[in-house]
Amino acid sequence: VESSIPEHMREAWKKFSPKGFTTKDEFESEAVKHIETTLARSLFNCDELAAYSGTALAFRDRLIIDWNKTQQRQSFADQKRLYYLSLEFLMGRALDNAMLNVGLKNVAKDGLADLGFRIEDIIAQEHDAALGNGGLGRLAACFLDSMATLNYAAWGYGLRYRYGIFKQEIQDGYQVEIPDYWLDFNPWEFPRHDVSVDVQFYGWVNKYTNDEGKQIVSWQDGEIVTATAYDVPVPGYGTPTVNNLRLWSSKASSGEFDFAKFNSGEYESAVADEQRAETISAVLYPNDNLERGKELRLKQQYFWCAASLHDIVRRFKKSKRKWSEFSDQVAIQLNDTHPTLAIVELQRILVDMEGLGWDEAWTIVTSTFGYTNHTVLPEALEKWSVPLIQNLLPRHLQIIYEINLQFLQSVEKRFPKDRDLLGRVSIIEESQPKMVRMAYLAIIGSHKVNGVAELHSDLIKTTIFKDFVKVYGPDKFTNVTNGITPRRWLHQANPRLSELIASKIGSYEFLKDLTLLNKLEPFVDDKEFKKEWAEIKYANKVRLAQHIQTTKGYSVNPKALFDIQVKRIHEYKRQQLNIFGVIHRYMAIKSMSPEERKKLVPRVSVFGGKAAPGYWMAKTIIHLINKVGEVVNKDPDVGDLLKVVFLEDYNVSKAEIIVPASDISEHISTAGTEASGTSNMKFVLNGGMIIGTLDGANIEITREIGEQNIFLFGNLSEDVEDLRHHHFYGDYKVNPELVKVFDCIKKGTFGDEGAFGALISGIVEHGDYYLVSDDFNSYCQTQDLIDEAYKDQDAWVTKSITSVARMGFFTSDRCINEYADTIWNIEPLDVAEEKEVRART
Ligand code: Z16
Repeated sequence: VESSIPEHMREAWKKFSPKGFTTKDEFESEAVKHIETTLARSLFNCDELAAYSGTALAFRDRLIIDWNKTQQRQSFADQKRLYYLSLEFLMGRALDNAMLNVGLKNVAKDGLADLGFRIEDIIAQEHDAALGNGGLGRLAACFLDSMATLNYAAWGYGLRYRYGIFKQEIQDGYQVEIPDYWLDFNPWEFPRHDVSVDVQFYGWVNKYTNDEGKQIVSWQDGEIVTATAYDVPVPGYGTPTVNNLRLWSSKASSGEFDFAKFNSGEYESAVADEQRAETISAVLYPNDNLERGKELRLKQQYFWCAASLHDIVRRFKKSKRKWSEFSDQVAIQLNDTHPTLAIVELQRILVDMEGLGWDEAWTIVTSTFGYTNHTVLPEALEKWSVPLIQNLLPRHLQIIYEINLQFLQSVEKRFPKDRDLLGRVSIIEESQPKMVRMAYLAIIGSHKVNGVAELHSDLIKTTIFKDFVKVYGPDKFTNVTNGITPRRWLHQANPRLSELIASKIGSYEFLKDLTLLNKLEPFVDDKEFKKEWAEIKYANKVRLAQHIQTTKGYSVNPKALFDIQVKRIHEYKRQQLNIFGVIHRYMAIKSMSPEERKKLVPRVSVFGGKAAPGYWMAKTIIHLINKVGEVVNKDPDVGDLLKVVFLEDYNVSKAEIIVPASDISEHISTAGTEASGTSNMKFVLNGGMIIGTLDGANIEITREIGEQNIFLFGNLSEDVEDLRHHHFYGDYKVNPELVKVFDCIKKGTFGDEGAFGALISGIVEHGDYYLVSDDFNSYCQTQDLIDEAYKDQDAWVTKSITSVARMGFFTSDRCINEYADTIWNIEPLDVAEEKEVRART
């Protein structure tokens, strides 16, 4: 391409193409230029928001230069690319991350100080990009960070929601949802009006034989919605690679938007058509681990899959390769079953549009896709009703039936005597109405299926997908234990700890090779080091205490043990177990003499997390936590011994303040229900201890850091089924200590006892599905052990340092390398030359 451009033109471009700032003065000049021209503001009306905007635009310019080069380099290298399809990307803020990644945060800090601003205040102006619910969305964001940092040619594909996850307020102890309109000023996205795809819905299928005797299938007379690309740069840490996250926005197609209607005065219905199209990308569904089968959600899924697939195929076709080489050039990872229609869409493109034979196409499809499962909870497994798909995507339903037919025929051949097996593995559930089981379709259409932690990957093989292990053999199923990016979750969130670690092990290399943390172990007995370590934790607790002071209006003692549970509110995550434990502690304090109270370890119990707006029980749990806080926090008998705090609107940027401040964090799901958990990793990496069940990644964390460094309790996953059975058919009794807690609630200690009736009866009368009662004793005893352990601060700090030193495994870099080697079959791009060029200029 380059050689087709005349020499003199190339010279001119080279001469004037921007190089990007590196010094403080250059940064200031760029920022001020943006403030005065791009934003049309001046020294006299430059508030913190304007200063943020100018800073962001200056850094954005820098990123764009590397971003363009990366994209050119990747196109030129012509290697296989990975496409990560995810309905959620929980990115959080971008500026701090960008500054650290290009290594110019200190430059910006000094420059902003010159201009009269504190960098922390400027960073805090940014609105979180909150296009996700929880773990799954944040995992996708960590993966993008690692893929860029490791120089993989990888793109994310998602939806550009106008409204991200709602903002949470607490009013009278109840959750209230506020819409999160976040696009007012978003310097991190680039509309690509020249990159669009027309996506079809509804209509009907016409099959006929053409003049040459060929079967033609055409899907026609549907409604067309246009997908427009918005690109977001994803910078890697300490590398010139800047990858691309492409988010699709929906609008009425220009062909579709009815000018005829408009001209004849039917404004209302013309505008209604337009709005219906825009509704597709309007709002993120606020459910974590729950699928509700709404038509708009299915429309979102198809809209995003179709746009992404056509974009990928278009790029492939430019390479002029044979179709048989498709999966040498393209790997697509499905983040949960949400993008499963991509499988069907690729088959449709190849067969209906490109004219390939069915088998040839299917071979390409199945060698392209990988599927990651993130849950075994039945209510979270996607099923779409056949009539719904029939109406919205008539051709896709035919293709799904054909995929199923061929699959079932192959199963029948191999297991001719097993009629039941066919019914069990069929993509179609024979219910009323019939349902399409998306996970089964995802398995059948992929070459690899993985779970996200060892226990979870074992569980999917022995429970929900066991028949498929029989059909395909065990090798199709594998494990890739989740990880987190140490750049955001250590270096950015906890700069002092990162600096202390770097000073001990000699460099910041551990941020790129987290196993280097093991070099800390020799220092566990270094007095001075331990003192600094403890001081940093204390400073982080002071910072959280200040946050609590400003947001809640009361003070907590930073010397107290900070006990934190922040995550989506869900019965399986068992925030109710935590708050019942708090009530148990409160009752114990109330019954003590002043002397006894003196021996106690003061504690601050911090909760945070959003409940899905329609999840009534989760909202009841939030309500109870807040009501307990109201009573406990003003009880003079208790004072500093116990405080209960519900932090509003937990999100990524708040996590960056909360995570470094914990002494102990709670990961207490009923064994076998939390696929992995990733905040457990964040807390330990920041020197916190864990109280947890033997669930998800807790098990592997224990193996890595050692049993003496974690507080485990509760029943094992393998015993859960029997226990549940016993609740219904045995002589089941609720734990007596828990009964006392319930009595305390029922007395009205925390206000209207009726408000919490369902929470109690779920345990007492309806089988205690999440085994709160079974684990209550063990939980409380373990909390007592924690109090004891915390009294020995020296031993506590030893545990803390040892744990951090052994956390190397849990970086998302390791995780991405595993995906790349065992599923995607891709290798990093060589950027050594680029780095050298940059070092010279
Ligand atoms: C989600 O956040 C998760 C699973 C799922 O099926 C849907 C959503 Cl929105 C979570 C898991 O609950 C969690 O255990 C896991 O760590 C996370 O996905 C990332 O794998």
